Amino acid sequence: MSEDGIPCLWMRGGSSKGAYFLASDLPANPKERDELLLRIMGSPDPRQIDGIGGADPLTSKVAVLSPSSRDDANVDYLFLQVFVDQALVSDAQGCGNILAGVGPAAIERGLVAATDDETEVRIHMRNTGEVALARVQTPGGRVNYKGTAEIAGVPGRHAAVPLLFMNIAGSMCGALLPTGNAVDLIDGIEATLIDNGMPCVVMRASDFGISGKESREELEADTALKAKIEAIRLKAGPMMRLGDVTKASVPKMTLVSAPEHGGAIATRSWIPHRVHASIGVLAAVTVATATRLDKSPAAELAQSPSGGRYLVEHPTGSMEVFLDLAEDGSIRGAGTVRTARKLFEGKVFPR
Ligand code: NQM
Repeated sequence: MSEDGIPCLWMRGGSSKGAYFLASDLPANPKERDELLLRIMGSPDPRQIDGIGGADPLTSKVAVLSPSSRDDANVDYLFLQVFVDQALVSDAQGCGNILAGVGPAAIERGLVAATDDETEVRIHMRNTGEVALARVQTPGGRVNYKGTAEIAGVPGRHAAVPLLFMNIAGSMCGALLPTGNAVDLIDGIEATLIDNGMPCVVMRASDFGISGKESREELEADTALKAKIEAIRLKAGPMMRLGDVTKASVPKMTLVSAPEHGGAIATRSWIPHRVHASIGVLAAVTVATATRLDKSPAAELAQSPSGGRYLVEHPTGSMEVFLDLAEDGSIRGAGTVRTARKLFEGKVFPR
């Protein structure tokens, strides 16, 4: 099948970019599929020169779409992280940024019928099993990408794609706090091991001797810091019921500090070996949730949000997330606004 090219949509979803495929255009066998995706993206190679990947984990992502296997969803979405410099493809995480392109892509590829003005797409996130709701602007039954919404890390203004998540606590770890504690001590560092949509380890930047306001480049140049964070990640994995995470892209490692721009908390995230240029959607929801845990590093540093709206500061601005709280303080759902854009549609030719 690959000599004739494989139908592919190349889209920006939120502040990430990736290849969107129909499952029916890829091998059904996961091992064959992943080998093909490595060849399509050009991995392993730090420049991904012989493929379409963008030489950065944020632009080496894949969405596989198929008709929904569930009555309560319109489309199934499997997210795959294609590692840049290792021959690895991981389904052990979801991605809320690439999710923003799933509604538009499902309509473009005929999996979901558009309704006039706005189409509500219920997306079964196969990596974790929950359903997310995306609202896609479809005036005249066609996806509209033009609009006035701005998101940090993406130049210009585009059509808003509101995303809503329900019951995402323990998405991969089985519980919001897989160790049962708001704070655990790993290598002498206080850490919150938490999963409200994305397994994250939340720690104080100051405990690593940094301010937490450094740029992505400064942080990536600090190899001693990187080694310390990776050592903690490898211990946190089994504690979070994720097993051996040596080859996994989770948990995400987030260093928090006091906000400086009117937000709830400031973050710097390792995802997990490169530093995120901003922050992942579900990671931002999870860190916002951590600010609610009494005596945790994030709670100590956070400013109280107003009305369930949390501005999560990151290296290139901030991401606003909403937490929908039940009367007992537990979190029912979460939401955010992203944008997405169709960049290219055609066939991809793997090496
Ligand atoms: O946390 C990057 C991204 C992500 C994931 C990563 C994401 C999320 O920004 O929901 O969006 O953490 O690997 O695309």
